[in-house]
Amino acid sequence: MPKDKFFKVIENKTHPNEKLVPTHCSYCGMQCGMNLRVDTASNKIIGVEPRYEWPVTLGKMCPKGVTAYQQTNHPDRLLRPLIRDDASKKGTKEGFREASWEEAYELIVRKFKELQMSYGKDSLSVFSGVSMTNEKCYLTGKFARVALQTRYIDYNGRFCMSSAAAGFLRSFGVDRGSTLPWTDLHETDCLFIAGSNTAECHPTSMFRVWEVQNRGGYLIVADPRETPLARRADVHLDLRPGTDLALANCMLHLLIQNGYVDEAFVNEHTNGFAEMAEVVKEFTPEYTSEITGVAPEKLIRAAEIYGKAPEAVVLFARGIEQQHKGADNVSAYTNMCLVTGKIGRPKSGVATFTGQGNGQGGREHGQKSDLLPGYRKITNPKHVEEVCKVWGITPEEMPQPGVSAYEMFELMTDKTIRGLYLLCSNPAVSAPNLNYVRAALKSLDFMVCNDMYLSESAEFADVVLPTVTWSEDEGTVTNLEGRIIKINKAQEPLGESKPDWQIHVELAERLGRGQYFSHLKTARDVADEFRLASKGGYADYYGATWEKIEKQQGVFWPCKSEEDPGTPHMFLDKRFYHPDGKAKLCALPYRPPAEEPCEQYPLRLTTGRVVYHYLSGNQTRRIPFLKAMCPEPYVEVHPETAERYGIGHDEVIRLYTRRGEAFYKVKIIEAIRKDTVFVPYHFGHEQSINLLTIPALDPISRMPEFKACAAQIEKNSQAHAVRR
Ligand SMILES: Nc1nc2c(c(=O)[nH]1)N[C@H]1C(S)=C(S)[C@@H](COP(=O)(O)OP(=O)(O)OC[C@H]3O[C@@H](n4cnc5c(=O)[nH]c(N)nc54)[C@H](O)[C@@H]3O)O[C@H]1N2
Ligand SMILES: Nc1nc2c(c(=O)[nH]1)N[C@H]1C(S)=C(S)[C@@H](COP(=O)(O)OP(=O)(O)OC[C@H]3O[C@@H](n4cnc5c(=O)[nH]c(N)nc54)[C@H](O)[C@@H]3O)O[C@H]1N2
Ligand code: SF4
Ligand SMILES: [Mo]
Repeated sequence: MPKDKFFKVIENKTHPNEKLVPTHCSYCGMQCGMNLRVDTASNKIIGVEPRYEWPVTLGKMCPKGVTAYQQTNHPDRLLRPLIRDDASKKGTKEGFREASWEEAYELIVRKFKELQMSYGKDSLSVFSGVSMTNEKCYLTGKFARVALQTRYIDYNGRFCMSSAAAGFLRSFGVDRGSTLPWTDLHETDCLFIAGSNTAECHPTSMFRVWEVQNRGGYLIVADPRETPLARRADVHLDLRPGTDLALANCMLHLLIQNGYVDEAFVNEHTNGFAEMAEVVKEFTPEYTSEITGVAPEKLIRAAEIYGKAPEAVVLFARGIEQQHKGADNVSAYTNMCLVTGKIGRPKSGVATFTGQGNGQGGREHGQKSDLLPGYRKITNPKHVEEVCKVWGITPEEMPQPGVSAYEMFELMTDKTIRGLYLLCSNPAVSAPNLNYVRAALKSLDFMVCNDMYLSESAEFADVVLPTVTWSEDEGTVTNLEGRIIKINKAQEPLGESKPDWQIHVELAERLGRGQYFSHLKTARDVADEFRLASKGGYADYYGATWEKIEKQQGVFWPCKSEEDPGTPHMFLDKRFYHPDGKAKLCALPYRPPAEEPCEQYPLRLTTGRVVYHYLSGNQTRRIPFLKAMCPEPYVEVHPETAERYGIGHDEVIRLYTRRGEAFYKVKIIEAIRKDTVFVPYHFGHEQSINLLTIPALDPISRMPEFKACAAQIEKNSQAHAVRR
């Protein structure tokens, strides 16, 4: 396709009784450009239009994006605070009454103070998420450390981007999810994509993927399932779940053996080649085939294509990252571009498909248990001092590092943590080992939840505070490229709902910490303080003013000053962020999944997504079209496996692991390995697949192994009755 046609820009036309508010989708890291249509008489959002001029997505949107606007004026919106009157109904939708903000705040402040008086500051915790703007994420971290003065804060990115972050930090000394802008992707010669269901999870990347193939380039896909992406691949590496480290080591083995190493690059710009080469020596195609189940010829072909391609991009997502060796997988796949020198220039590099809308920005500015704004470390005295200057506290007042998301539930269970302020996450659906997690939530002395709908997690709360949807506030988000973009406000908050940053400020004032928060009267005030707090950190946003974002169609970090245009391509000067300027080639011996199949649990269970739902489903299960397209979960089973168990299509079976059981309709499908079953995780209560998943945590990233555990199926004559 000629370049000018590919980039054709179509003008939007506006209806006379409408205004168009340019913004981005509320959901995934693609952050597709869209215009919200606002009726100028009622000032209400009434629809959506594509935003053709947005360079990343050129007007494309997926089924979730085109219906996202229906969240704002949805009948399920919480319009006033809720207070639980009946403690015996904890864990259900029942037992709440509406209350005023003042009454809700008064109760929260009293309970928080009581708990901290009796059990210390660290008896309170914050669990947050990254569907929020950078400003809200930043202020959530500050709220935990300065208003609550607790060490216990972590967030849902721990279940999402933590392995990518840990892997990139180790390889490069910096964690920006993509080393190159998406507008380069379609111009490369080879895409090597591992553990990403791109067509369903980042659908608006697909036109660039097809363009690579249309231009004569190659697509290699590593996935246990034949996803829509894998179906069109030149080579589909259909590996057993949890065996990526062997596969990546085999690619490195073959790249070294067949002379694809860029020796000058390796010598000048990396460390660790010899140790790495020693580890990958044994990963011959034959040996790797035994571990992964992938035919040796396919492994050889994949390495040859990647090795020969003049320009190539390695991409991956949660398929390789949500393993108890996720960080190792990330570094191992990243080694591919380091040994071949295919990095630090346009059209070549490595990227993770960042998951949530602000999965990138939200992990950089202090919601993680050990991080402060600008990607600073809470264990580094210089970093602490820099942040304290902006916050107006002394270094002695800065809390210690806390623990990771799943470990917070362990501390709730043993009563170290007694209170929880939960916002923007629904762990009663999305955390692993849910029987345990739900009991932990139930055991809390006091829990607050901010959400715009009553989520499954809000059912455990004592107070629920109604927050706004993304379209009722403004701020910045950092998309999967590392491009800081602007979310605009299209409608006033519905009912009495308030943005989370405002709730933080008002709570801080009532907790007696107003001196650190009261100056923040608008989202812009928070943005200006946030830019300052990030200044000098390596995720430096200081120069990314809202004006520059608007003018440049986004600003890539680092952006250090008003004059700095930002950094679309990382490492163009071949300098990495480790002190010696070199990247690290990591030597990573193979480890099997935490739980291997056995006689009692002979199948491998893997979990993930479908195009129609988003994460815990608390938003998308309410949208009529999405619900109609995918009303309930199911288990994907290979025809031969189904025959072995004597089960038929649509039959309800019992699926169980060492941790729990659930009942699902069978979807017989050839696009899955015979030893593997797959269940989407977007459903609540007894339909949650996380009742079965294993909380085996990666030693570095603390990511749970959502992608592999041992399971068994039971044909169940009772099952049908249970489900109906
Ligand atoms: N429709 C939709 N889109 C989304 C989201 C959503 O909920 N719904 N969520 C967003 C978020 S937060 C995220 S994190 C991303 C997730 O995006 P993805 O990571 O692409 O999605 P998943 O479905 O979790 O898993 C991706 C693929 O990994 C494969 N896989 C499973 N086990 C393994 C393994 O051991 N090795 C390899 N190589 N592959 C494996 C699965 O078969 C699946 O096709 O999507 C974002 N976009
Ligand atoms: N089995 C299995 N489990 C998984 C995964 C998997 O692949 N398999 N993937 C993991 C991944 S990658 C992720 S990202 C997690 C995500 O899991 P969750 O953190 O549970 O994700 P969401 O469903 O987005 O939860 C966000 C909640 O906050 C609300 N919300 C949205 N916007 C706002 C806001 O601005 N403010 C406030 N206060 N609330 C808001 C929504 O209504 C929703 O209830 O799930 C993880 N769990
Ligand atoms: S969910 Fe992701 S791909 Fe779909 S419209 Fe929204 S941002 Fe784009
Ligand atoms: Mo995610």
